[in-house]
Amino acid sequence: MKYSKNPVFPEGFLWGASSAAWQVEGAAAEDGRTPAIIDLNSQTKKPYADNSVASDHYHHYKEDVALMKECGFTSYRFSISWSRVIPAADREVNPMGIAFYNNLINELLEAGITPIITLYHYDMPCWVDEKYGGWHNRAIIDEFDYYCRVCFENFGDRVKYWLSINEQNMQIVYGDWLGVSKGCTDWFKEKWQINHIMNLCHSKAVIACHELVEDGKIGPVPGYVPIYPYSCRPEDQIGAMNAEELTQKIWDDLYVFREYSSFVKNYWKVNDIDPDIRPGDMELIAQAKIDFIAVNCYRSDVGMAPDDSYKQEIGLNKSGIKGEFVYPNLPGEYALARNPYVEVTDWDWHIDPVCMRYSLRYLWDHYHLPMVITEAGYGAHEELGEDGKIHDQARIDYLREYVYNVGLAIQDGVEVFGFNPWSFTDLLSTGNGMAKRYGLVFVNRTDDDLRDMKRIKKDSFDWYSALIHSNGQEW
Ligand code: BGP
Repeated sequence: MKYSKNPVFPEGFLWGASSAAWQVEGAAAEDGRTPAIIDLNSQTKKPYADNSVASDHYHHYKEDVALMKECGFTSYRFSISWSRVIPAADREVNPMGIAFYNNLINELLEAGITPIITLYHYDMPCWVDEKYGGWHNRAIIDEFDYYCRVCFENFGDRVKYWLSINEQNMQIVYGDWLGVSKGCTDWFKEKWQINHIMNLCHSKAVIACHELVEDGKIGPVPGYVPIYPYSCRPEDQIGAMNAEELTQKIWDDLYVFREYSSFVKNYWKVNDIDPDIRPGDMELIAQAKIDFIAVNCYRSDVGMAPDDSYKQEIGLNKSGIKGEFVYPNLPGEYALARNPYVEVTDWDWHIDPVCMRYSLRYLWDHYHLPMVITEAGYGAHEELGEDGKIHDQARIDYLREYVYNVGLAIQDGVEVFGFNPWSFTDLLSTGNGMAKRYGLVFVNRTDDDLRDMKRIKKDSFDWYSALIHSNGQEW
């Protein structure tokens, strides 16, 4: 469908950006916060920066919110650090942790910015891991429920948009990368038990939100990477469908339909997997009716029939030098390939604005639920120029095209209520520290030099500000 006019964004559309506690806050050992598994994980990625200081948002939050206001933000998506709120196994709530998030929320509301809060963004407290073995143990379900209830009770009077677990699908698909596979002896099978426990945690959060937050709305945050078939060869279509199922559809179907799909049940049977579903579990999941889907969508992938003669696991590009990404070939399932029709970032992520429209159309067609974009963004190597500025035209081009495609999806009839790209300030990349920057605002530090942590607006800040002030009309 081609439209003759620029897409029109609905009145009250939420324009903002996204972050996650462990990537932006810093103050990792301050005011009672205790370590999280991802802290240790980020330290193993040396020489890249660990997260003890990150972007020091903990101490700069007022300045950061003032900049968001200047940009014109009407929303900000961030996460709460579980171990800042509940630092130890005794379940004592940390008043300093509560105070920090109260201050941040109040500062945002005074600036006219709607908070959107993620309850869990990869940062499992070490005490949960030590006491229970993390996601392996069903005891975590009660701990997570307790933590979510503390958040809803303390912040739910002012915060109405909640997100349960960030990219549960990616945590399972990339178990080693995000620390979830720690302690597993047979990841291929155990991941489905862990995934089931995560589904129960997600469900507890949804149920508690509806119970405790007046007018509260809650949704999951799938990491959505749509899969295009490599060719019109019928086998490639099936390969693409398998990739879609095994990297995202299994999760989305569960959230929306609140039961496991016949595809995944069959997959378990064929592979002799017992996800350890116990009496009462499916009844709990059935009660967890979500209100919307929060979509993280940076890129697309290309799926095809695998070559059954060999196995190749996915190899993420960790260096930021183009060409290092290793495409997987999983016999009996699928293979992924480079898309020759689009460019890639230095980390080999396909730059594909149309995938945003495709994803929104696909998810709307399958699930008929409103959506909010909670991540999309352009990761790049960046350093201050001689003029003391950052001219990030490539990021502007990326965001312009992605937003445009959100607009086209809205014109196609999809219900989308906000756009919150990754990220507002520079912050730690999950795998690449400060070497991979996403921000509209530069933070003056590198991986090994903390410099002065000064905030410097990039060109994309001004571009985004004009876009917001025109409600998506000034490109
Ligand atoms: C998403 C995560 C974020 C963020 C982003 C960019 O999947 O939710 O936490 O890190 O990816 O990824 P990276 O930092 O590896 O470039």
